[in-house]
Amino acid sequence: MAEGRVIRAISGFFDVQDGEKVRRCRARGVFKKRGTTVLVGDKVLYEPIGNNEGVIGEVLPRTTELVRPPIANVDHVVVACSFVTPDLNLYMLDKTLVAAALAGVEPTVVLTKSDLVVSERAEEIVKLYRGIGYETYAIAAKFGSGVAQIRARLKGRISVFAGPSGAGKSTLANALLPGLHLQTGEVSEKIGRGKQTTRHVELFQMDAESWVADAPGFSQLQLELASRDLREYFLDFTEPAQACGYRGCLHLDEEGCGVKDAVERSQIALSRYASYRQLYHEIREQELNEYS
Ligand SMILES: Nc1nc2c(ncn2[C@@H]2O[C@H](COP(=O)(O)OP(=O)(O)OP(=O)(O)O)[C@@H](O)[C@H]2O)c(=O)[nH]1
Ligand SMILES: [Mg+2]
Ligand SMILES: [Zn+2]
Repeated sequence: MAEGRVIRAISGFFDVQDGEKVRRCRARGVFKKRGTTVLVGDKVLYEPIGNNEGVIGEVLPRTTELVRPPIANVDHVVVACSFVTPDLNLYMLDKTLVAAALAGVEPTVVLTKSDLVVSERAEEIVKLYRGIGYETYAIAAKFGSGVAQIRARLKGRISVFAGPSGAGKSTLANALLPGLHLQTGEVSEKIGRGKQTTRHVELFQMDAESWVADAPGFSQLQLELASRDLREYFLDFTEPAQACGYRGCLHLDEEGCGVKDAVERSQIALSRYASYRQLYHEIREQELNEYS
């Protein structure tokens, strides 16, 4: 069998790239029985059929796996959120950063449509996330601004775009890869949301070592972790938490909490603490539902 990489999955078929050639493949029936799925990004062994087709016989072990967007073997996720249209949702951004960390995938925060906000606002958000330790950029891909910096971040890696519909992921992909011409969509004025323009995850090769996947936007995301472990994923809490009175402090309603003190002193951003509390309660609720 030959080896290739799944670059696209469309209604039961998988496009497998092997060198220059792309073959449309089916997955062998045994996959379904075993409950194995084939993801974009998967390295697979396949049996060529004729010139342009094949059958996938085996999925090779994955280095990483993301659920949203569904993709395997990426080592970098570009978390793309727009400043406006749709409005910046820092809770979803923070949640997506936790999901990336859980999957062991390094994130880059990309704040899009910087042309639509005053520069002070853009700088404030960039400063916040850089301060936590995330690589962060404000860009305006529609006008080419910041695209070169993102291209440098993608070099030598397999990356995927993650973020809400309408954030400008496909616009960024088009700017990165001239000649791509992915469809982009207006953001609905009335509901302030994107229109789910991109329907499939698809990997594009930038150069011999660099791949990038465009993906549909999402607004729902489930985190697979215990509520008491969530605090570990808020890197800006680590240092202030040293001052917590209780060792197991969850930074919620405990007395003498270093994290809450840091929020009061504006050393931790209010938005970050609000995201933590909301996420904590969301995960806690799931746990209570599971055990009852
Ligand atoms: N002003 C401005 N508009 C932009 C920019 N980037 C993208 N847009 C617009 O935002 C809208 C949505 O862009 P898309 O690239 O389709 O967004 P997407 O994230 O791919 O959306 P989905 O495919 O639905 O997930 C389009 O109307 C783009 O022209 C930008 O830098 N500035
Ligand atoms: Mg898109
Ligand atoms: Zn605490």
